[in-house]
Amino acid sequence: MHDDASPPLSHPALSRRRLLASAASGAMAAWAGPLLAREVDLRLPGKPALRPLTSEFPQKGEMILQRTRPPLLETPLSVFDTSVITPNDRFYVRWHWSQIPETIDVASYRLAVHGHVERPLSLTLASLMRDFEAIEYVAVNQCSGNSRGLFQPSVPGAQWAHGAMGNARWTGVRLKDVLAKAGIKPGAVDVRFAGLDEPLVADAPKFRKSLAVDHASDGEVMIAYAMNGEGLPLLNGFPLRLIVPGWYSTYWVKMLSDIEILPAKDDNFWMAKAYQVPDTPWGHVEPGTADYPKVPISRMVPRALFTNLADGQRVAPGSSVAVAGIAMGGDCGVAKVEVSTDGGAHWAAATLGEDLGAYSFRRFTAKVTALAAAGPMAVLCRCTNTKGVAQPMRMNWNPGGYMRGGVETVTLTVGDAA
Ligand SMILES: Nc1nc2c(c(=O)[nH]1)N[C@H]1C(S)=C(S)[C@@H](COP(=O)(O)O)O[C@H]1N2
Ligand SMILES: [Mo]
Repeated sequence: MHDDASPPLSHPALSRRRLLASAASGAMAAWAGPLLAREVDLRLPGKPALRPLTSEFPQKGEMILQRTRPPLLETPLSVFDTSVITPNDRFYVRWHWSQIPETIDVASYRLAVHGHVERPLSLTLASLMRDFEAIEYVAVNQCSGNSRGLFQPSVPGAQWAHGAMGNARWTGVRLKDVLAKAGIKPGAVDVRFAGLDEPLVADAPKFRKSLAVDHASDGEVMIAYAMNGEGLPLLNGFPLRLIVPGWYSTYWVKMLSDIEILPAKDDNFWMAKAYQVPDTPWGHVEPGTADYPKVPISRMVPRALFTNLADGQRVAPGSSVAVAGIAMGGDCGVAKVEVSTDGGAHWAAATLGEDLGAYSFRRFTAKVTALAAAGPMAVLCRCTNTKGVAQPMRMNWNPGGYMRGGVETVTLTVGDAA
């Protein structure tokens, strides 16, 4: 089947020409070491917290530079205050290995579906867009280690503040439909995904993630070709990535090129060794605990964060302070967000913004009254999701720095302007 023979693609923003154009842009030379001008203070407790801001990465606006190669780019918190949808050019970036294609030839790109199937497939991008029904929803993409830099005691790994997450409208096809076309054989257990990125050294484990067959066939897991109505930015996985709504982004494999159906549980490094969390509520263990059962990380937990406040921000005594932020239910919708100024003894309901779906960020706003006396004033926000799960008052902790989900606090400074 020739791509040239394909009928016009249905989605107006998604012509093959547009996808091609979005892939072609961006010189990767910048990866060698951008010129750094401004810095941002991530306020990470007890560790260096200054990071450069960079606009040198292809298809990306101003981002917090956590690492150059492979790129780790964090979204500034202020971006979440402007819109519940994170613009593509401000969407965070995370890769494990540095051999990432700098351009993608859409015409020769193929998605292989093979393994324990009746009919192995090799799909062009055009056939994927033409032969399968399109679906679309908004979902939060959050790194398992988002906010790791705030863990106390500190843990090793990328020292992210809260910006290793983003919320986008994804368009693509149901993984379920693609698997059905290949025909999964009885006895299939896991579906394994891999992309075009490769480790620099040959004996390092290529990044591969798996979902159980039932999960892969739930009709929600998506192979996405568009993000906020445009082709994916290269660094976010152009031209195809997996979307696993409600689950941490380690499963959202980018530059997806290979789907392998396995007749046994996937025990590759990235499933059996990496991304393990304590098998406890909130993945929590007491610091120093040595032996505990572990499981692969999976569903996200509810979170709420202030986006218009910073520690140490000055407010006038007795004044009314408008607070705002974003919340997510984790693996379901947001039921309510509450705000407290007395350490959690009393809570007041915040006003929720537009509901863009169960897997989306939801904006919240509230007014709090500044204390009458000068001094620090802690403001807390707590999300309860539609399954009735509320964020715990005590912050969860584990040595991987995963799944941060406790109630977050911002400490304002009450006092007359200096
Ligand atoms: N091919 C590929 N996909 C990948 C990864 C990777 O290293 N390679 N990293 C995963 C992890 S851990 C995260 S947090 C997300 C980051 O997605 P983003 O860069 O689009 O924000 O991609 C996921 N998908
Ligand atoms: Mo991640």
